[in-house]
Amino acid sequence: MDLTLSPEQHAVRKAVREWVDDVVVPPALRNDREERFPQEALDGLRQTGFIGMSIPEEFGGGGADPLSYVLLIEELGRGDANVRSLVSVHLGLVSGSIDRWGTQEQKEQWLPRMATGEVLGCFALTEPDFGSNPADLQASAVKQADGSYLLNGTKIFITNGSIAGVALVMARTGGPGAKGVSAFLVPTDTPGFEARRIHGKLGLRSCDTAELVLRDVRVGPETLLGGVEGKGIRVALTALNDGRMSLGASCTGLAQAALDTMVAYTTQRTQFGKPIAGHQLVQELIADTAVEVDCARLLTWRVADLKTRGEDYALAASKAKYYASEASVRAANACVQAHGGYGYIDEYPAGKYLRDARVTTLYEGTSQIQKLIIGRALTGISAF
Ligand code: TGC
Repeated sequence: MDLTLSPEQHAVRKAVREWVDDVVVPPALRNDREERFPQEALDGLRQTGFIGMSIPEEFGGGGADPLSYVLLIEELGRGDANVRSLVSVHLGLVSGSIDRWGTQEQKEQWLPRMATGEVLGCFALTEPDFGSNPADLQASAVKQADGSYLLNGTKIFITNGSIAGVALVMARTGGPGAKGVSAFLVPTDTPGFEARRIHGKLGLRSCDTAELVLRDVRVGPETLLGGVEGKGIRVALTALNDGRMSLGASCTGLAQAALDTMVAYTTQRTQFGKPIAGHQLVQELIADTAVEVDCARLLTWRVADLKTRGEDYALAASKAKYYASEASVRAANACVQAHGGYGYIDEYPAGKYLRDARVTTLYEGTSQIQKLIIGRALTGISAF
């Protein structure tokens, strides 16, 4: 499905694909088994410049267009969702927000170092008691007499939380609800900022996921994103439009990997005297997955296309994220099924696909939230 790719976009996909097959795929299963952070992939992302691919060229990034970014994320998602999550949070949620909302000083302070990967970003929105409804979040940022802010609160399930150099923290500066929340660019070496890595996850085991505890973290007024209070939820939800596009791409990649793995296995494995791919019900697993991969990809590329043309892509991003995440779980499950008992042991990648896919219907807006967003857009009636 090369329908809308320019020669440059083809080249991006080829370069990322080859690098992923070379560097990301080989250690992925071992990293998963050992909960080992994919350091060689991070080093390679820095060397290749992929880590800054969508950051504007004026700040040292690759200046990639939205579809090239989607291709990067799709290929990373195909190789290892752990590596993808590192990149999509860093670029899609954090550097994208700085570029969209930041002052010139904030862009100059953070984007060049994010473009090289010297500084990684994390996105601190979710709290133990506030996930689907971030407008009620409780972390506080109390303005002091000297103009600084004192931040207190807990954030949870934060990708890159213990390796990031800058955290985009949403905290309450004013009254209740969305209008009372502001966004801050907090250097993670600020005293009082603590990250605790979360272990025992079902999937994404080698990715850095942390709980952040902020105790009297004092930051200057220059850390307020865009220099304006009260925009935090809008900043977060706008970032999540890009996050949902990223997840559409990542899940397309993971489903593609499940499909490729399924085809390779079922054409080799024989039962009843022929490859199991020769049995009709196995072909059904393959065919259903192949159609879903195409659907997920087309929905996601449409988001990138809308973004490129400067149109509103929030609704399209919700649709892509909803469909692709659910499809990736089905694809991975089909891959396990096609492998029989071998799908259930971690010498084969099928089980990892399923565990890594499973979180994608949960974070950056559950499938239920995406359906309510889509339903609201169609009916004009909010269920929230
Ligand atoms: P509401 O509170 O009424 O609106 C607040 C402001 O935001 C604006 N807005 C949007 N702007 C851009 N894009 C969108 N998609 C937007 N949706 C809303 C809105 O216009 C308003 O702006 P303003 O200027 O008028 O103040 O919010 P709502 O009623 O529209 O939305 C409710 C709801 C439930 C849809 C929203 O809260 C939502 O999407 N909830 C799910 C949040 C979510 O995805 N949470 C999980 C985060 S994932 C995570 O934390 C892990 S992230 C990455 C990682 O580390 O791996």
